[in-house]
Amino acid sequence: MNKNIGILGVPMDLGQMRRGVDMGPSAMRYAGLIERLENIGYDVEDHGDVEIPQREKVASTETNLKNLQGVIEASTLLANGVDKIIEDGHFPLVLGGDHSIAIGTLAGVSKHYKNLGVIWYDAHGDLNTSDTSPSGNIHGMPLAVSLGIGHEKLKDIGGYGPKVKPENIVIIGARSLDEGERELIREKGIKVYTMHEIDRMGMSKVMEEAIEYVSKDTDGVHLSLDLDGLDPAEAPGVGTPVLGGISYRESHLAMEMLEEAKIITSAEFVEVNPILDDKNKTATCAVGLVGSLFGEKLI
Ligand code: HAR
Ligand code: MN
Ligand code: MN
Ligand code: MN
Repeated sequence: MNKNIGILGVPMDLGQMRRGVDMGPSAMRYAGLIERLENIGYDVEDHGDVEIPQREKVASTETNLKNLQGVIEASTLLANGVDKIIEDGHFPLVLGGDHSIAIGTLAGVSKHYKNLGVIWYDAHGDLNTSDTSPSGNIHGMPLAVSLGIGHEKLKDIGGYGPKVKPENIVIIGARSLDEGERELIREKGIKVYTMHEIDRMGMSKVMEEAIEYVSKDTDGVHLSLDLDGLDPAEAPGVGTPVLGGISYRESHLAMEMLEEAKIITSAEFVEVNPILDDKNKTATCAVGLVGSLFGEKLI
């Protein structure tokens, strides 16, 4: 793993309607993220937070996509920030914020790869478009947007697209998919390990297969980890919790296997909402997972 990490906070809450997820980056820093990485031996540079437009200033009813203009502005800034971190030769570690930030993260990352792999660790598919979305919330759309499906201005962030190919994506932990998302998964042949496969095969086998799948013919792999992929009993501070999720231990195993495989070239941890949390449990969980992803050992 790259010994230099560049951290970028994204206090984004415009991709959904619950307040508080903008405090996610602070909560993860407060839970000791930087010290943890430094103790493992990394050189960490915290670039602070991307500026997010004020909700009141970007409200619009122009489309059914909520806060569209604000998400476009923030995604553009984020893409530039991530791009710079990679140009400096550092590993971009992005802290959310709601999952709409993946649009900007991937726009910054994918420029640097011909064939970027993506691991989408999430209870949801985030494969909605303005036509299929039940909510109009952009945090339910970033994976579709990155595939080049969705609103023109979102697809074009960074001035190019699509950012990823369907055969380079693997979704892990899915258990809440809308009808339009299921259709897209079938149509594009996207690889999905739902909770059923995790129960049936065990996380170890799932990760073995997922690592093989996503590293084949790719030149980098981005990890987009939505904390609602975990079970809400262990990660309660999320805006859209879904029962029956991945356990904390299974998630550690997944991170450890990714570290052993040495395939991850960028990562983001999203949807931490301290207002909905229980004593910063979810941010603490996220920071623990970051530790494992970066090679923290028990002994
Ligand atoms: N699928 C639903 C929608 O589009 C809920 C999406 C919730 N999304 C996240 N990100 N929390 O995974 O509105
Ligand atoms: Mn530096
Ligand atoms: Mn998500
Ligand atoms: Mn989710």
